Amino acid sequence: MKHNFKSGFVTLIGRPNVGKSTLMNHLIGQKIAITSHRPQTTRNRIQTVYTSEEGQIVFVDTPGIHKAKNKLGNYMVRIAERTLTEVDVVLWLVEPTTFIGAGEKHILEQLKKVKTPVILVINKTDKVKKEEVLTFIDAYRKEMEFSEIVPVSALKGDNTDVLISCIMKYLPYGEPFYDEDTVTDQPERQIVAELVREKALRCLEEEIPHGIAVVIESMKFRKGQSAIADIEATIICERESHKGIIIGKKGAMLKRIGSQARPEIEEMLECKANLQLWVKVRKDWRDSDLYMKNFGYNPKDSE
Ligand SMILES: Nc1nc2c(ncn2[C@@H]2O[C@H](COP(=O)(O)OP(=O)(O)OP(=O)(O)O)[C@@H](O)[C@H]2O)c(=O)[nH]1
Ligand SMILES: [Mg+2]
Repeated sequence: MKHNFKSGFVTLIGRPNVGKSTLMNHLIGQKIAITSHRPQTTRNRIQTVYTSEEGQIVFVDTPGIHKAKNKLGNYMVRIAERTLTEVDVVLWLVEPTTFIGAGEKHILEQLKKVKTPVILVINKTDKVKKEEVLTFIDAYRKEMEFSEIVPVSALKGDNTDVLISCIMKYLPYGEPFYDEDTVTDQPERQIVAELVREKALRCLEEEIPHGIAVVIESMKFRKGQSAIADIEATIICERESHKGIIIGKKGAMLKRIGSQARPEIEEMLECKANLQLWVKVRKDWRDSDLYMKNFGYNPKDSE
């Protein structure tokens, strides 16, 4: 290790769907956090580790900050806002536009209250003309003084090396927190559950995906020459009518979700997987402290 090694914690915050999880996955070079075109995909704090010669960055991906409509939403927003005071650098991700709406203003207020350096990351620059980016930078500069402003495309990987260098500037010197092989704090079971939820988010329509949780009932590894993981997972939904849609005609939808999730689970576990999915209804679970806790969203964790 170099004597001037740097290490620290960096949170990614922003409104839902701005690309926080996509950017974090890209920066560490692995898919750990699930992503989707739907807002409010990430529900928990997810830590990943980037280690180079120069230093170690512990990234903290967070749920999108939004106007919460239920207890789960409150939990998500609290989890996200709480990280602001716990880290060395904040990355605030925004869409490439000059429009600064109520959602952004709310985040600005939170950022102005903390002393942590804030790097504004204008993401999705692949969607706009290069010349336009300067106008977005100008619009945001008028709102607050940022430590840095870095335009990137998380999807294409444009300018993300510059972002890493900018982050390093603001990290303190110090020993690494994790050994260099560590990639995440997420247990395998949790990643498996999230991969199933991601496929459900991508396959299902309307309001159904938002009311889904996934619980791993059992995960056992068969011993022997060809390793196989036997996994039983339950998809929880909010209404009886949703259950029918998730199962689909003759089980077609459930099969589709399973067959999309399985290859990614196998890649992550590095063995074959036998995935069995079930569906259960837990009426309005997103407003129940007890159910939320059972499904991995303990309200106490956000206090
Ligand atoms: N064109 C383009 N799309 C992107 C880029 N980054 C992310 N996306 C897309 O934006 C959508 C949302 O990405 P996520 O990474 O799930 O966003 P998020 O901010 O983590 O969302 P929440 O977890 O809901 O808060 C997905 O469809 C991504 O593919 C980018 O640089 N360019
Ligand atoms: Mg996310």
